[in-house]
Amino acid sequence: MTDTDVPPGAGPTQTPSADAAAPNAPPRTRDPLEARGVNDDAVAAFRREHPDRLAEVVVVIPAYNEGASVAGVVSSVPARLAGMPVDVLVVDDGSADDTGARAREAGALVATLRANTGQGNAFKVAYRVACAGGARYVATADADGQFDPKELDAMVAMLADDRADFVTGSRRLGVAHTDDSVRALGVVVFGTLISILTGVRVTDPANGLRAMRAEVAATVELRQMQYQSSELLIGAIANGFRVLEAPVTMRKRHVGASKKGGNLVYGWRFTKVVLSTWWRLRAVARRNLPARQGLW
Ligand SMILES: Nc1nc2c(ncn2[C@@H]2O[C@H](COP(=O)(O)OP(=O)(O)OP(=O)(O)O)[C@@H](O)[C@H]2O)c(=O)[nH]1
Ligand SMILES: [Mg+2]
Repeated sequence: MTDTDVPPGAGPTQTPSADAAAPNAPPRTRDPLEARGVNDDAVAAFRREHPDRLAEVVVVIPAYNEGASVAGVVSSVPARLAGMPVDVLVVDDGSADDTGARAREAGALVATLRANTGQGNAFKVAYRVACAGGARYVATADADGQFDPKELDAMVAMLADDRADFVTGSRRLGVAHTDDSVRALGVVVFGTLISILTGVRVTDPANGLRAMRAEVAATVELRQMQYQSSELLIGAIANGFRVLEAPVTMRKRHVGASKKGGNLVYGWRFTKVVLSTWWRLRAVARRNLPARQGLW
């Protein structure tokens, strides 16, 4: 998928999805140029509100219309991970509901985008804020309650013990509660494809729980506005960072609605991101990785 690809129901010319249809809902954009101004404003406003240094570990939660679940997720983030203090940073991506207010009430720091720009772009803003705030480690969790942020403890510990630079959760090494056999098959197929392309064993390329040294977030060039998980993963590998997986549990989504579209569209867009990122980063990988690793 390209930067300007728009998920189903997300474009200005399409019918907005049900959960974005509130009157006076913020606009949506997947245009990276337009988003740049939106991002700069959000980062500047955040720094004005929180000029102090952030905690050693920043847990980032991108959220779009997740008012029903975001507070529960924020409250479930441990105050310390691997013994280090934690700040929770929610990026409210132009939500039409009370996502931002609920996140603040629950104790999160909130960066607010005035338009809905996509999960990938929300992560970019979060990584800028976390790195500028002096975070040493950055972790992520979804706002929909499908993951348990307590599982980040073991993942951050792998970084602190210097066993990895980037740790990504795996539902296949852990537990996946799902009725969606197509999505489950997709996880196997895309994990296998990325393993073959990169030479690093990946069993779950689209997990919401991950932890990385801040340097990873600052180094990997991220272009995807929405479907960014495989771009970050392949980018971390291509840049020579040590990537490991950790077992995690993935629950079913009980509230709110998926923002990712139907399985066919999701699969097609995911394929495009994997192949285009791998292709784009061949030169980077050849500089950083031993010869004959993967198909670079
Ligand atoms: N900031 C932001 N977050 C988003 C956007 N779309 C999705 N998210 C968040 O990203 C996380 C994952 O999105 P989901 O829609 O649950 O996608 P998923 O978990 O890959 O797919 P499902 O299995 O269908 O739930 C949730 O916290 C969403 O709120 C977006 O446009 N902007
Ligand atoms: Mg989800």
